[in-house]
Amino acid sequence: MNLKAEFLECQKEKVKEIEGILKDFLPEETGYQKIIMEAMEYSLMAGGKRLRPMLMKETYLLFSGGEKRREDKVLHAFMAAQEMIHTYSLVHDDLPAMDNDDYRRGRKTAHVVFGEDMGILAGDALLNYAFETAAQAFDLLPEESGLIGRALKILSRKAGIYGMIGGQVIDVKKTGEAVPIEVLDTIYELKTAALIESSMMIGAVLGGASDAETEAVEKIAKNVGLAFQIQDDILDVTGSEEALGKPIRSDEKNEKTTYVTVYGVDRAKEIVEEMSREAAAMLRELPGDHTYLEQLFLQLIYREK
Ligand code: GRG
Repeated sequence: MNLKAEFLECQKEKVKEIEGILKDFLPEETGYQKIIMEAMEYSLMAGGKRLRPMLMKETYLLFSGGEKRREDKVLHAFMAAQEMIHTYSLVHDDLPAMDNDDYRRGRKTAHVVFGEDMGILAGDALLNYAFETAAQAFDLLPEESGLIGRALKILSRKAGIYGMIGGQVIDVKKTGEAVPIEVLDTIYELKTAALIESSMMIGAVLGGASDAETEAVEKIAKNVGLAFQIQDDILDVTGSEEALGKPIRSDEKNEKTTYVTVYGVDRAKEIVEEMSREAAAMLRELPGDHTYLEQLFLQLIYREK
């Protein structure tokens, strides 16, 4: 097998393992409110790259040395929580009041299948259940409550008004206007990079990284997150609906300023490559075996979905 095929095979295995973890943490579908558990499962298990839990685990492995540890079960709770938060953001972003999209991850969006009321509630439920899931870590490993508290602080802040929600607010409010590049960078940093930062930072914290190492991880993740969003802008113009599993040209439809409208596709591609390579170079300064993570960063430059 060549290196690329080996990486893709390994990635497939990792995605499968993550999906098993997500299933384990989903609530039982029971009670008069059962429909909400079904809508949560529908959205969470719809596929997707599972990038955030993957980044969390791979960063954890850098610092934990790859041995089986008692912190592993705590890590799993946080991986599931992070993917629930990410999925809620997609469910809400697709609602009629936001982007009004009918397809996501190759299937009908939650509000189309379950109705707008349940779509809103499914997003709310995933967000709240993410914190219920992460809080289970206190029971799983009571002697590490300090570590778990630090991870929870990162999870909540990066998803909130100083992170993803903050970025989405600026994005919504600026839609239809020409946005200066420094505002666009703030939107990308908050809306997209913040969850990538929290994924990698939580992995680092649970793996035993020092404060300085966790800060270095935050910088790497910021670069990855910005590059990821710019690639998303590019794919919105050059990608196919089939590969992406969602509509293309949505930025144009929503009159959004993006890296493509500011710099053009070719320069935007160069910026993605520069940022990803810079992230890979910073990664090499960290301990542990970076082979897989580095390949993952580089794959993001050339991804088609
Ligand atoms: C509604 C509070 C709230 C926030 C929404 C994340 C987000 C903010 C909106 C989704 C639309 C979008 C283009 C976000 C930028 C980040 C991004 C590219 C998300 C898609 O993530 P992927 O590609 O999705 O990892 P999969 O389906 O692979 O998990």
